[in-house]
Amino acid sequence: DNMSLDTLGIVGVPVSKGQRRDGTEKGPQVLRDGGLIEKLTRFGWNVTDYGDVNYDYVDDDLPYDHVRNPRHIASGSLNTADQVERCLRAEGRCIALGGDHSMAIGTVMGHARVHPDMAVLWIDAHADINTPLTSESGNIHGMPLSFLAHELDNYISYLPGWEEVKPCISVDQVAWIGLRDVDPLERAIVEKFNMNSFSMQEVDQLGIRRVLDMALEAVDPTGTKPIHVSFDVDSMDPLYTPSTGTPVSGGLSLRELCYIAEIVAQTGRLAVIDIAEVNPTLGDKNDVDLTVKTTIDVISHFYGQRRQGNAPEGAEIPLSI
Ligand code: 6HN
Ligand code: MN
Ligand code: MN
Ligand code: MN
Repeated sequence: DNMSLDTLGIVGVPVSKGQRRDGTEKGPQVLRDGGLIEKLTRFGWNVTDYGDVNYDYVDDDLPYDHVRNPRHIASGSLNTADQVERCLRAEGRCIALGGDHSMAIGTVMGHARVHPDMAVLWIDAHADINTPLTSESGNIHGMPLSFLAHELDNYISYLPGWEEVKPCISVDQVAWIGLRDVDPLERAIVEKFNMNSFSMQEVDQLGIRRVLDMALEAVDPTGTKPIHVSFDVDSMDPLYTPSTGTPVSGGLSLRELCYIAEIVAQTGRLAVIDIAEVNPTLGDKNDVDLTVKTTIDVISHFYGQRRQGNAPEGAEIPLSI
């Protein structure tokens, strides 16, 4: 299929109502303005920008129980799924630029329509598997995995507008890396379904090399599956990505992220990546510039940049005359 071509599509997912702060809707634009597409082009990709998905304003979108903006997020997620599906079928690869992490409801749904057997690496400080009933905050960005996994269907209460949002993956298709702020009932879900969680404790104990080996072995034992990386920038230590809404200290280093990215790139099977929770309205100008620079750097490593250096194809070294 078109996984072997050098085409790549960009889909902007300008959502911010999955949490309480404005600003993540500007994530796609600051990443474009930061030169992401030019950089990917330099690494040999033929990039097509599909523009931004519509997240329509919904009148009277009152909280249901305490879940905020349910109709708006549901309709935007369905639009996101359609756009990611279209991009993936045409280009073979998709970078979804968020947006808060509720974006992944749509990106994983869209991906599953093309590759239902995908492996999901969820790189995050948080587990994002609250149900509407376990969530303390009512923020949907803390819930996307609960809507996506078949096994949790019986735990999801009614939400207005969500009739067409249906689970599309199994809990076994997901592995987390970087966890360090998991709510008590989220941990209960992880244990009940024996899910693949690699917290910062495992990173400290085993090192990123073994953690990544074990995570990939868990979700892709045959080494053949299309990969979905859901990269929440708060997985990284706030030293590197300060402009994000729910920073947690003690996170992954730039080197650990570069390592994950280079190894995933080498599989040749990265199909979709989400870039979640960049918020350019948080922090001062230095914080925003650093967050955007780090994020673009990490993305580049997922798409072929190597720390060992990249020789141009057919490079000729100038001889002295
Ligand atoms: N994220 N567990 C908390 C909640 O509100 O459910 C935090 C969620 C953070 C979500 O960073 O994508
Ligand atoms: Mn997240
Ligand atoms: Mn997070
Ligand atoms: Mn680099």
